[in-house]
Amino acid sequence: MALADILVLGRMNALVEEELPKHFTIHRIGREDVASLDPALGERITAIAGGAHVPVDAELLGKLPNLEIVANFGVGYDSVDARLCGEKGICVTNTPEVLSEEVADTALGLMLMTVRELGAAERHLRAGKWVSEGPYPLTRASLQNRTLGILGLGRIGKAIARRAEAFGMDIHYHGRTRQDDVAYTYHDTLTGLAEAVDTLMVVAPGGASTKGIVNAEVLSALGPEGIVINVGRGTVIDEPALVKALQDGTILSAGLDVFEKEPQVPAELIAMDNVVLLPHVGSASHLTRNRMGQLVVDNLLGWFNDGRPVTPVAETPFTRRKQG
Ligand code: NAP
Ligand code: 8YV
Repeated sequence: MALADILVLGRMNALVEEELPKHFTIHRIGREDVASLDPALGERITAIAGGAHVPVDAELLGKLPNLEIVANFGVGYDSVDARLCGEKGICVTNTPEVLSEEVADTALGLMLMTVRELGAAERHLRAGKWVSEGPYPLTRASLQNRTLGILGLGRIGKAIARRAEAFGMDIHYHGRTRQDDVAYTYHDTLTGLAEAVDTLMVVAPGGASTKGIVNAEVLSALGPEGIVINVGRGTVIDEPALVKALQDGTILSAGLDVFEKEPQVPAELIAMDNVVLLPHVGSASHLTRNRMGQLVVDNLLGWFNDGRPVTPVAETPFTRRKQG
């Protein structure tokens, strides 16, 4: 007997796709199906499993009167209206910790690629230019003597900081609160952080409180040697302001794993040689995606078998399944 009727939003990782049908009755919808969701099906649904493909917003929540839990595939849950879920007594879970080291590895790789122009250098070789034109030009920047500013010194931010320390980088950070247990230099404003460093690592979550906070003022404070790396969310950066800052030399370059309207990437960025662009691959190894998928499954099983999710988000700290 299935534990619950579960709505799967978009494509899920293979482990989740294999495990969920062993325990649940699966119903699948895409973004375009939300408006026409059958009300009889909506009544039966008590759980959602999903990533960022279909927003869990007021419209979808309004069609699922018996929903108990949203198990988000990803640590970032900005596509889920967690505040509204909290008001409605719906638990939201995410996938913290299991991906932090992988994303930090990607962030360091992206930073090195950007500072040392490794993608452009490889394109030079593949195009036969090493033979026809000679060596790739010396890079404008070096990681030596660079100072790293981390926007969002959380789980992933700290894993990045540990790695950057090993590279000899001086580390500063900004968040809403000073952290007494770290030795890095705190700045109570983002502009203050940008003024103090030349390399800005963005690893803060998306959502209303961070929308566009890396703006023209912050980019100007970073300065002409400035390099921006973003592995957090695309919405944290004012993308048009970033394009302009790269075009007019306000900053030197950027390395981006996330974008405002994925999978769309502004044509201006694609045309630039002083940026490194990755298609949101921060956690994208089989090992780490399977760990994330297992946590999605464990949260759902924990909820329906024992009344306890494994990793509820801060807005919905519920530990008991609703009764009745
Ligand atoms: P976390 O442990 O919750 O850390 C988030 C940090 O951001 C905290 O230090 C928090 O500090 C800071 N922050 C939150 N709101 C802020 C605001 N309004 N202004 C300034 N700082 C703010 O989360 P995590 O596990 O490190 O994950 C961070 C994010 O990385 C996720 O939310 C997700 O968007 C992104 N991510 C991307 C990938 C990828 O593939 N590229 C993979 C995984 C995660 P304060 O509370 O002190 O402000
Ligand atoms: C995933 C992420 O790419 O965990 C996050 O917040 O951004 C990534 O790990 C994404 O969640 C998969 O849909």
